[in-house]
Amino acid sequence: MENLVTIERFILENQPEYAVGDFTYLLYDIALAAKAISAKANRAGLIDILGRAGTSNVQGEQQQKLDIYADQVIRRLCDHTGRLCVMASEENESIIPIPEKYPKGRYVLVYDPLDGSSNIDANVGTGTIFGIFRCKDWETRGRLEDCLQPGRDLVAAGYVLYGTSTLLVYSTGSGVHGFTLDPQLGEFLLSHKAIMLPAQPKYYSVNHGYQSKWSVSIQKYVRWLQGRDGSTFGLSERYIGSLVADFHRNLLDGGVFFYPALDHKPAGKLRLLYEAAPLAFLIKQAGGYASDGERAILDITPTSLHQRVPLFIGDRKLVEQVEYFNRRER
Ligand code: P6P
Repeated sequence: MENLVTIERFILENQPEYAVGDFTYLLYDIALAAKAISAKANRAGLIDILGRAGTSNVQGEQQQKLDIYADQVIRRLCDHTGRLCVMASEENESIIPIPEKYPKGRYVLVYDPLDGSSNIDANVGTGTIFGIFRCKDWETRGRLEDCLQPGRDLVAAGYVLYGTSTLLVYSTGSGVHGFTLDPQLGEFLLSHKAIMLPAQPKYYSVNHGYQSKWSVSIQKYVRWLQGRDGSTFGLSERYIGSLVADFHRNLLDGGVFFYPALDHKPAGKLRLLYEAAPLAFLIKQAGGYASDGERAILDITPTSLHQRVPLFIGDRKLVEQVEYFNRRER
């Protein structure tokens, strides 16, 4: 029983500065939401939670029933605790204020409740992505400005991967740590302490279906990754089409994931605030780097909640190489 390290015990023993209450409990709120979502995701084929909800979200994307469930679970578990002053979700066009009847705390939660949800019916791994900021000003806390902060100001970030097992991975700025849900205990137990990117990358991840829509520099970058044109690399290609699953595999095995600007999607597809920035925070803690192809993701201040951004994330030397190719083609 000695290795049953829960999230709470881990924080108490390793990050006492965070064990003062609010922050630890906020992580626990997220972990509880993850358990509820995992329970539905793991039974998706048996209950009426599969398939489309018949509605679309602010992105104009078909909402899945599990999308909506995941968004509601996170919101309802977090809106009354007095730990948050505002939330922002991929599923909600504007900010999610804390109801007047509840106290407002100092933290801001931005999240994608269920990324990759179009894969649910195919039983492909999906994920929740979250980032936590402090409010910018205590007296005026709870405004849109509290959400529109650059990734470098995150105090924590993480994701939950609903895959072969349910894994919660987070960082508070002191390394990246993974906890696997033990369904019998109903607890997330430490399973991946201090995750660091391997020195040698294995994979590159991009949707080759859009190859005809890539810029010249991206065409050259992919040839370089494949070990052509004199490059010393020769990476294998892996692409699941579920950001959290692709990110997690590359975090453990080494590599680079990218969703570049495309002719028909000049800002790419992924969202800065609740997808790229939290993952950029994590990858930096794991020794890697995230860029929009020109500059660090963590340095970009969002101008709107659902702002899209090209994303290159993973092994630092692989990501810096695309910045080089882009500079050369300018
Ligand atoms: P494409 C899922 O819809 C998602 O938002 C990410 O999880 C994933 O990385 C990306 O879109 C896949 O997009 O255009 O390659 O199907």
